[in-house]
Amino acid sequence: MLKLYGFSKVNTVARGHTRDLRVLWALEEMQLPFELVGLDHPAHDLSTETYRQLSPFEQIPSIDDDGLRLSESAAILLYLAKKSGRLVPADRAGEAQVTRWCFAAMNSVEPPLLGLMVHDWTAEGGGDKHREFLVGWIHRVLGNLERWLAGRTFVATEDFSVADILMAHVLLSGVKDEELITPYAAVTAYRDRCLARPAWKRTIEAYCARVEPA
Ligand SMILES: N[C@@H](CCC(=O)N[C@@H](CS)C(=O)NCC(=O)O)C(=O)O
Repeated sequence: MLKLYGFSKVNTVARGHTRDLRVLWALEEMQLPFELVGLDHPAHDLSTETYRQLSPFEQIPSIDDDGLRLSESAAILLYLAKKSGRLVPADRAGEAQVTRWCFAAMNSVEPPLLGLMVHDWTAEGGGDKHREFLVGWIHRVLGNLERWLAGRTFVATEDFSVADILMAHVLLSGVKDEELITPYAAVTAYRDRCLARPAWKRTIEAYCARVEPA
């Protein structure tokens, strides 16, 4: 049985935004059976030698699929998509597009959003120039994504794919100030279209009922 390691308890600010939600959403879309192993972050459940065997950076999410151990949300989603034959096209060209947009979500869109989040947590009112740079970087990325999404329903292919789960989650949990994203009508509509899926609604409801705030 596939085991997914996710949070059972996490700090209030992160709760509802953690990256195990990407895997939970994918599993809900794919209707794959799994066992959830809940870890308590404040109790340091992630910082053990046993857990480091699954996740070298002591992070959530990770999976153990009958001995196949994997961390990194994008790698897990691509693995599950190929395993189930769902949320990824069967042809090589389509699969390449989905892979490309999984990397784009993780590597091109998430970094400036994460950078701003960390800045705002830590700057204590200083670092205006640094913040201005990060905001400019975000607008450049979102502006380019806006152009790409014009006339498209989903980001990688005509059908909803694991790349959309990653991208929509980044656009939801990475954007702490809605004003950053509202000028981008296509990006906002795309994110909201993905988040309107019944599988996401079931996923976030079950997560909120289960995961304790710390
Ligand atoms: N690149 C990793 C990042 C995973 C990550 O940042 N996980 C966070 C939760 S959303 C975590 O476990 N943080 C706990 C910690 O670093 O102590 C992925 O995409 O899976």
